[in-house]
Amino acid sequence: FQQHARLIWFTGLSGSGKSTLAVQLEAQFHAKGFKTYLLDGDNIRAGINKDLNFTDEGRVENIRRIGEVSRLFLDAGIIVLSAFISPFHADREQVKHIVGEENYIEIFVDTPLEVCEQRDVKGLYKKARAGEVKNFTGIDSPYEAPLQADIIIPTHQVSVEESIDQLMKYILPKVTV
Ligand code: GGZ
Repeated sequence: FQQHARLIWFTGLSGSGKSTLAVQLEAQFHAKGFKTYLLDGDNIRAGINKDLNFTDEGRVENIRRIGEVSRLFLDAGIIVLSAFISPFHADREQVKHIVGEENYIEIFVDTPLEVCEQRDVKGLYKKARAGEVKNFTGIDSPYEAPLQADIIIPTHQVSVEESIDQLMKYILPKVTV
């Protein structure tokens, strides 16, 4: 089979479950023989974007560069999974524009702030509440929820397995030629 490269864009709060879903979805694609690449904080914010902070300006530039990098992978025929908070509507629109609307699939990982804060996997919410971390999304930096995501995943209500099934059903036809 031939694959049609698309950008699968996860957006949501810190601790919403973007990376978990992206990693699992990528495993499913691999099992089916697709070529993919996962962009996340570990390989982007630690590398190409390590000069950027978490001010509004830093986030805008972070997302713009990720859009451009995604475009390069798509040019190479590789499916991109991207897991960043991407809190601003305008930046997500810009990414869509960079890669082409038809190639952009938006997944809103819609986990309420209370649930993310309860999970607090890295203890960052606690630090943000204490003022030790500034500009933290959902605390003292905004998150603009998507209005027209292709898929919405409420991770506090559905299991990872169910979510992955739903994502696969929607995305598989779009990446298969
Ligand atoms: C939000 C922050 C912050 C601040 C560090 N605000 O849960 P994590 O740890 O692993 O994911 C968060 C990650 C967010 O980086 P992104 O590149 O996805 O953000 S954006 O799209 O808005 O540019 C969190 C950690 O970095 N982190 N400081 N102040 N998240």
